[in-house]
Amino acid sequence: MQFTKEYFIQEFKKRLNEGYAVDIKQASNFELYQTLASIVRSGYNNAWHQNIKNNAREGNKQAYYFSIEFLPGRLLQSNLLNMGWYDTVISGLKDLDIDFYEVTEIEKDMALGNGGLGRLAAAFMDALASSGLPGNGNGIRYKYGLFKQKIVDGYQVELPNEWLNQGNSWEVRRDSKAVDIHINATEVSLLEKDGHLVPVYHGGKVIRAVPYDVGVVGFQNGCVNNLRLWDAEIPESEEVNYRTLDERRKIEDLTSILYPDDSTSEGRRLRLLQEYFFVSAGIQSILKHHKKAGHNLNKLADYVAIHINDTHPVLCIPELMRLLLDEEHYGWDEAWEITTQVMSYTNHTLMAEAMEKWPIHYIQELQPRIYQIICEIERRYVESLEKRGQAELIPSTRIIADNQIRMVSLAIIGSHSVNGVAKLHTELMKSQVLNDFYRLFPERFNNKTNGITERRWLQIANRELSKVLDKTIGKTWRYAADDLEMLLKYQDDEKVLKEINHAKYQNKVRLAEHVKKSNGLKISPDAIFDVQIKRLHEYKRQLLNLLRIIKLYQDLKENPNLDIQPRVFIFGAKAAPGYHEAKVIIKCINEVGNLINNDQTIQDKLKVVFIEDYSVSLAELIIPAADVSEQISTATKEASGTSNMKLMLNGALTVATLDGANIEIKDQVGDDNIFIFGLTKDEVTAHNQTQDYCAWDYYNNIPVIKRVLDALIDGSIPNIQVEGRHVFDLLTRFNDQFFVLADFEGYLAIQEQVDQAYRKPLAWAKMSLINIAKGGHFSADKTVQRYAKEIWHIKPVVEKDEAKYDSYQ
Ligand code: H2P
Repeated sequence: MQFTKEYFIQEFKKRLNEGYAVDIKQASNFELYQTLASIVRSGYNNAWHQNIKNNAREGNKQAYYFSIEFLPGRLLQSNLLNMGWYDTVISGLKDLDIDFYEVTEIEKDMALGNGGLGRLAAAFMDALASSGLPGNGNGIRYKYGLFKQKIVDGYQVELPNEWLNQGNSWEVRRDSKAVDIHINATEVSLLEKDGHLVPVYHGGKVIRAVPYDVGVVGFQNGCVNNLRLWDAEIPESEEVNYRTLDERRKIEDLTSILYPDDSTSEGRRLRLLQEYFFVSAGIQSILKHHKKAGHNLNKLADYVAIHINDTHPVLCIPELMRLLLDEEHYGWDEAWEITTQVMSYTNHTLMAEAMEKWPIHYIQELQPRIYQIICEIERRYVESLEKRGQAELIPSTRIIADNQIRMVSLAIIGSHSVNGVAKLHTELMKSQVLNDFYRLFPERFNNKTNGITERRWLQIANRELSKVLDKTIGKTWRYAADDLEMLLKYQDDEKVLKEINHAKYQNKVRLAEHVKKSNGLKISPDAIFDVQIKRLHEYKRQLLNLLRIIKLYQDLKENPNLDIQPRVFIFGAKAAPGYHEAKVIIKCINEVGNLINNDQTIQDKLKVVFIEDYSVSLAELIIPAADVSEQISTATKEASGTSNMKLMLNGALTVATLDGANIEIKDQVGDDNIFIFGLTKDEVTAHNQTQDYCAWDYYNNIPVIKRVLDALIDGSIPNIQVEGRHVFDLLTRFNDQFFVLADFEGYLAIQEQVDQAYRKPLAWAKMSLINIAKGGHFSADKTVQRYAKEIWHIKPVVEKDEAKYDSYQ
């Protein structure tokens, strides 16, 4: 049946009445939302089902993306857009006197991630389906996700994020696909069974993993893939082993939160258990599926590619080995061949702290058989290097060292492909941090620069600009992001430039309304909206931004008539609960904000807004309204970044260091349309090698730096006696690990250029236009297509066919 407006209206009324026994006038937004979601689900369920059947029937090779984080945000709007139902639904609801956008606000973000890592995984899900590629996600269904951030007296307070308490409209529980996982055995012995030696686990317990599947709807092509999220339960047969509430709670805790506090050994063990839990569940279910389809496991690599997203899922490697050896009775060499053909790994950061290492006794206690297998992988690896005459590379690359398991080593040794996420990052991986591995396995290393989905970030989030684009270059950009380049023809067209500025202005008005409500603060859309939104981390240098704000404030106090463009500094950032320095920085931002925002004498020339509980949905509000994008990490530290791409796509101009994907953005837009400053990777590397950096020299010799730093400790900023001192010490006594002071003057100078540039609205709009036009370059569709072709060897199984979701049941 055609999905027409009339049909939708009739169906909507019917389902509302059936589901809630109310009519439209009485219905709450929640009831309206649920009804709408149920119609959307029914619209793609058939395609979803068919897709699963087709893949099995045709024996299509599929990719499985294992990730501890997925951060899709809300799905109602993106599903509607991808199904091609968006306009029909909005107009139908309008006829019913329902404000669609108000209804969408009811949906809670699926917030199963922290930052770029999880958002990338979600973008890849969307891009895979939209490219018609058979690619599925495998992760954890956290009950509380990361945490809900509240700012109380300037401090970050972490509360549980109860995103699931009203249910998740998009998930389907699949009992029949549950699998069991044995953990904490005290001993493993070998017993003969059917002519094979099989390990028998003594002691320990069994956890049941139950999958909740979320359909991932492709963009107007009828392709619906699967995002499988696992929950932990106690199997009925095991109930007697969980007698106390405490024991039961431990199973609940397993999928309660993302990143349990890793400052305690209990928290660290829980995190490792989570990793093994979703890995084992995922691999078991893949093998079950494969066998059910009648395929031989010898040929696993012809049907399955497993991707290890960052190190958290690295236990995939020994777990697949375990199943092949113990359950399927393969010999070691054959099992190893299959495993390495199937596995590939992405590295997302070179920060030492993020390279996971687990004490061997944690793994031994968790799953002794996995530990045995890791030891055997290690033994054979070391032996092979000795044989190859490369024994000198053993200490730096081996898996087990200092009583710890190095997950990066295990990942690289057990995979056929290792990729970085931006050109510079891959180069640093190859030439510095993982150089010894690169010398051993050069053919495994490759780059896949990250990408974003312009459907969410432009079509959904920025309707104002989308309208301008439609009018100017037609609508093909909605299907092929590269077509945004057609905009370049209009870079000197005053009318178009004005329209771009007008769209930005309207988005700023919208954000200003939100800030009024959320922060009680009035900000002017005429000011520059200067945005830094990302995880709070010292290397991302929110602190550099804050020091500049203090400097501007001091200048204005000295000279209230100083001629500067009014600016609103907008931050959105969560700090990891155990990361003290990051929390201290949040407190300082908020107190500097309090001081500035309440100071009448500076005549609203500066405002500082910290938007609490930064999320995908808030990003959708903030990004279209940004004039300036702050991408100011210490060179070499940010692997790629993706907010940099989203912001340029929305016409913000980037202030950037030559780090991560900023370099590729600069290559796209050209030097004149981006503001570059700061130490280069070679300069940072040289400082690190020679250890010649002296932060005190900057403090003592550069008056502007001394003046700003002193403000942190001389009482001129109220309420930061402790935190101000802490930041001061980080930047001086502890020698400013991230070179904030070295880059400070360069940063001030470039911001002065931004200030001047903003005074010329048409010239600014031209730069903005060039950024928008080049934004399509970073489409996640293209990124996943490269993964598909070069790493996973999977092919599109669904061609674009708009009619597919119209077969409405
Ligand atoms: C990380 C990196 C980013 C990268 C992202 C996705 C871990 O994300 O630091 O540079 O773009 O993965 O590859 P984040 O810092 O935002 O948590």
